[in-house]
Amino acid sequence: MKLFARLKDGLSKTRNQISEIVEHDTKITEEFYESLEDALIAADVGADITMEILDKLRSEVELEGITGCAEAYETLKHLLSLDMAIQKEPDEFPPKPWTTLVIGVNGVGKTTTIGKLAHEYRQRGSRVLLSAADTFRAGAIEQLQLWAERAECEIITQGEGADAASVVYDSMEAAKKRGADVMLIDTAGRLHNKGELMKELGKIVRVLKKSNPWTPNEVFLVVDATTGQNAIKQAEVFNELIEITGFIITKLDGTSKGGIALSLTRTFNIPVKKIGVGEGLHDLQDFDPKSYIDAMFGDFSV
Ligand SMILES: Nc1nc2c(ncn2[C@@H]2O[C@H](COP(=O)(O)OP(=O)(O)OP(=O)(O)O)[C@@H](O)[C@H]2O)c(=O)[nH]1
Ligand SMILES: [Mg+2]
Repeated sequence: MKLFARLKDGLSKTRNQISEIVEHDTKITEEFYESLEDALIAADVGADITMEILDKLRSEVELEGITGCAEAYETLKHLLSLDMAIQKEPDEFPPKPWTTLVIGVNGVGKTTTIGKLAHEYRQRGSRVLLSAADTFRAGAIEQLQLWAERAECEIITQGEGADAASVVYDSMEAAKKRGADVMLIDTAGRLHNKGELMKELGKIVRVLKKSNPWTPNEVFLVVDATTGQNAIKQAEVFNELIEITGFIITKLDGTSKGGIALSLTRTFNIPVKKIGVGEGLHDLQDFDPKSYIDAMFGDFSV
């Protein structure tokens, strides 16, 4: 929870306003609903979804005969976390390596997240191989190499400017030969409206499937929490090209806006798998809807 401190701080104004009302457990008024609306919008939940959720809350309040703000607030939080609790487990026993493709626009934290994921798998004793398929940006390969050293795992590279799909092919061959349990593929950051680079992703997937039809087992779209509602557009375009299996939301340590998690899961019915809360090897957490909502909107029940 400590890592959520910034997220909490950022929302403190609206939280204070709400906690005041909730602590006094006053009767539910229009003003109370307005405060909730402010808080949700401030947290970047998005206007449409905010309205939907508040409508749902109003019905629930009526249905359950809830009269006090405190109970209504807990009900809201429950509704929010239910919305984010999407269970989509991938196939159970696919052949090795378990292959994860990491995609997203420039600078969102793809490479850093791969380093953190590699570390997590290593801690569990898996043999991990990184595939340096960002051959586009200068320095990208060296950056991933550094993460491979930190996480103590293997890496397959070609030179800058090499064909990304060919790096992925090499990596898959190496992973199979060496018996790697997990393969994590770093890709170049691409604007979702840049045709050529988007095509390259399609090619990477074709190469993977040829070599192992089960793959990619996971496709993670990395989203920067500070981006705001533009993340929805990004997800839309990437998801049209490759089926995203999970979101990873980064930079939650530097923003007061965590609501994008809610917007994304509701819009696409795809789960958030992990959250990034810092730049270090250990700054990746599993996404737990309830503690996430508590961190964002406060846990006044204790
Ligand atoms: N505060 C914070 N910074 C992060 C987090 N994740 C990544 N960063 C920082 O964001 C910057 C970009 O991270 P990269 O991992 O290089 O992002 P990328 O998506 O691989 O970037 P490109 O390959 O250039 O598209 C770096 O300075 C990271 O340290 C996070 O969870 N919190
Ligand atoms: Mg990168």
